[in-house]
Amino acid sequence: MKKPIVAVVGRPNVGKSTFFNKVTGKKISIVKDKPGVTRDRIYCDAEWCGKAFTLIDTGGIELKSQDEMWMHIKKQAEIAVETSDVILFMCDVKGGVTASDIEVASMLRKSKSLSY
Ligand SMILES: Nc1nc2c(ncn2[C@@H]2O[C@H](COP(=O)(O)OP(=O)(O)OP(=O)(O)O)[C@@H](O)[C@H]2O)c(=O)[nH]1
Ligand SMILES: [Mg+2]
Repeated sequence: MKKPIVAVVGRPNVGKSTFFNKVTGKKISIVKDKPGVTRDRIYCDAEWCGKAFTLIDTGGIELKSQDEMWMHIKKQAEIAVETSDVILFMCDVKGGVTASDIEVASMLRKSKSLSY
């Protein structure tokens, strides 16, 4: 049976890559205290609580920006969302839920995957 695909999605610099590295147990994704570090989609097989799945790290979604880099990152994240079975939507607990988080969450709700 094909492994389910789980995409880690959210706005920039909220800890997506840190989470991805923790769950996969590998230092694959670059972690930095700077937004826009992850730019493409990073795939890795993982297992958590006896369940095997493929995890995708995505770049942070900046919905309002027309900048080429942010538009590229958004496109890559959209591909991950469209091809995943589950979306794991990540926010920064320290900063709380921001207006940008709400906009990204609204975009994700319109996709076909389940969001958590
Ligand atoms: N205190 C604290 N810092 C964290 C946590 N998770 C991540 N960080 C820090 O937050 C910063 C951003 O982490 P990343 O994992 O690179 O964030 P990201 O969402 O992948 O960022 P982009 O790829 O730019 O969208 C880094 O300095 C991390 O060390 C956490 O749970 N607690
Ligand atoms: Mg990242």
